[in-house]
Amino acid sequence: MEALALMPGASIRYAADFLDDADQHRIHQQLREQMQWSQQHITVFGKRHLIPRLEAWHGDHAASYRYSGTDHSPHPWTAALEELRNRLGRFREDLQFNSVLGNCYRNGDDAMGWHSDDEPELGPEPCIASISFGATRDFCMKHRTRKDLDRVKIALQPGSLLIMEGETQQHWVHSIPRRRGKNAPTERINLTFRNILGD
Ligand SMILES: O=C(O)CCC(=O)C(=O)O
Ligand SMILES: [Mn+2]
Repeated sequence: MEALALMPGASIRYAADFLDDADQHRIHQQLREQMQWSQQHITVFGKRHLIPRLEAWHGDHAASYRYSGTDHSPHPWTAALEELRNRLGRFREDLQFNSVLGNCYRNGDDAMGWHSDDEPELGPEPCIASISFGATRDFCMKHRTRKDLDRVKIALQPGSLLIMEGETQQHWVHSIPRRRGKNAPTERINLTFRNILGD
């Protein structure tokens, strides 16, 4: 697994070929059909907006989680999600996840704004394993405070695995920008495996 460009305070690794083409394709279809996709609302300055993507939250019953301002209990693991969790465990034995957030970007208009995965339920140094299916999208990162550091852009390929851990979420934010025009992307599904800490 490749360690990425010099990024102070970040610990990020990228494996472009975590899944081969056939598995990537098969699992993509399974996730699209079997995860519980819905389009959530978010309220910003008192105004309700639809989030520009579909989301689905699956995991152990005990792992409940607050995101987009709402509490969510996870839907149960599907066979494809269990398979991926097992593969992650074989890939790196120290990895442990009790839940997974799916995001489905239907086209280039769907996106995710700058944020970090720093919810208290994840603990101070969460390990997040991100697997991508379908279209390639740019995953952008910028340091929270150091404007002298270049932004980093990683084109997350279908079948790839990106692991963020250590202090990454404390110092860096990330986003998936909208992409319009001639080369606008087709559908992409991303899964972020997470470990929600109990009380
Ligand atoms: O779609 C991606 O690659 C990123 C998803 C993400 O940042 C998140 O679910 O918190
Ligand atoms: Mn995130």
